[in-house]
Amino acid sequence: MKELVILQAYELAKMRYAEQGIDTDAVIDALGKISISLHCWQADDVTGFEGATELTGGIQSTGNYPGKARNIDELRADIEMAASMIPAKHRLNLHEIYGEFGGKKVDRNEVGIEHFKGWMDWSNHTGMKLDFNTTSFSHPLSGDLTLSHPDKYIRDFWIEHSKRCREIADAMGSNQGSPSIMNLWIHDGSKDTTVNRLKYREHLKASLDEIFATKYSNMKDCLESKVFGIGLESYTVGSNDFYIGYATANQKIITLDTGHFHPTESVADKVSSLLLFVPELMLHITRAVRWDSDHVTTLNDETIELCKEIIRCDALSRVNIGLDFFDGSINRIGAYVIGTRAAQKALLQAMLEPLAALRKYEAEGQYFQRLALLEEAKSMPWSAVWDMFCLRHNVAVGEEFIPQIEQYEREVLSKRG
Ligand code: RNT
Ligand code: ZN
Repeated sequence: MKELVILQAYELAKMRYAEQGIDTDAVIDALGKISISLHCWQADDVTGFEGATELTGGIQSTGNYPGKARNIDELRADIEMAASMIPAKHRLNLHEIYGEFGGKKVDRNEVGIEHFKGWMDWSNHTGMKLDFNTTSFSHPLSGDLTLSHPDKYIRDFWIEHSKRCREIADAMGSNQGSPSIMNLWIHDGSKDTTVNRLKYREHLKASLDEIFATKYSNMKDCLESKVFGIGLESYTVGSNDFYIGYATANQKIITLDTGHFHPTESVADKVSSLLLFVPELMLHITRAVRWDSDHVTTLNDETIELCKEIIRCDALSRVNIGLDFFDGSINRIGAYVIGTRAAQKALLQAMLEPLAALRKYEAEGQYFQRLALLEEAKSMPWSAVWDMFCLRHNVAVGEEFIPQIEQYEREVLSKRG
């Protein structure tokens, strides 16, 4: 019955969109080719497998919902479960602290490809390609500063870590036949007024130059700025300006985390500017509630506008789409499913936009008409296309994933101590 309703609704929606010259079947096919990079750290509140007891680096996961993944097997099972409720094939974004260390102490400057061999096998098995991140937080040498630390010993430690991470990412990329996107975010900053802002930025620039000296062909580097971290409110070494300058000069990818800007700043508006100067973008789509709170991504105006800009810039091939939230207060698998599906819905709405007509109005100065069509487009039957997309990919349609997650919670998560 439900399937019949979906099919019928789709046929009607298809006709509505055809009137605007939009081929919904082609859009469904195109959306099915977009892989979103699921961040591994929602599954365990950014804990990782180093045995860390505390999350540092100015980030925080709140909530104590039972059932968080405690080891690699549980984390993999959770990600696979989440992926089974998300249409299309996606990627997995790993942090260095999620390596397979076999119970041994492997310090950050000792990590190697061997610690991610298991992940590469898992990737081959599941078809989820891997992206990667250096990890500067939750470590005795993290403090407030890492790559920008005035002490050469500490700087060198993190330089070595970052170099090794690039080598690992390159091995992942070569294994999967698709470059691994390696993000570098460091928390470096200061709680209070800093009077030598230049010095730390000079150190960071020099550290990055050293890290990037080796050229790899199976990985791509991206740099993520932010406004501030918890306990590091007054100064952030890796600010937006710093990384835009560095990435432009060195042709690196810029990571835009939607929680890392001032609350009224439009991240969507950055896409068309940055793409003129840097080779690609990486996104950390998140929902910032009043600040960089890393709430689960939802289908809100910010996410929709961001996706519209990607499509309007015809930039799908130059924008790597990832997520970044860590909510420990709700079922964590549910968080992945909600957040990833929301990003896909935003992409779908963007791909269904009557762009040709809108652009014609704009070019001819018909601004009432442009605004009218933008408004009407919002209530076009995109949800019928979304349901059809899910149906074609054989995953839960609508809220059908709620009982699936409830069952997993009963049978698997509730059994974890
Ligand atoms: C922190 C950044 C960063 C982290 C992850 C865990 O503010 O957003 O991307 O969330 O690396
Ligand atoms: Zn981020």
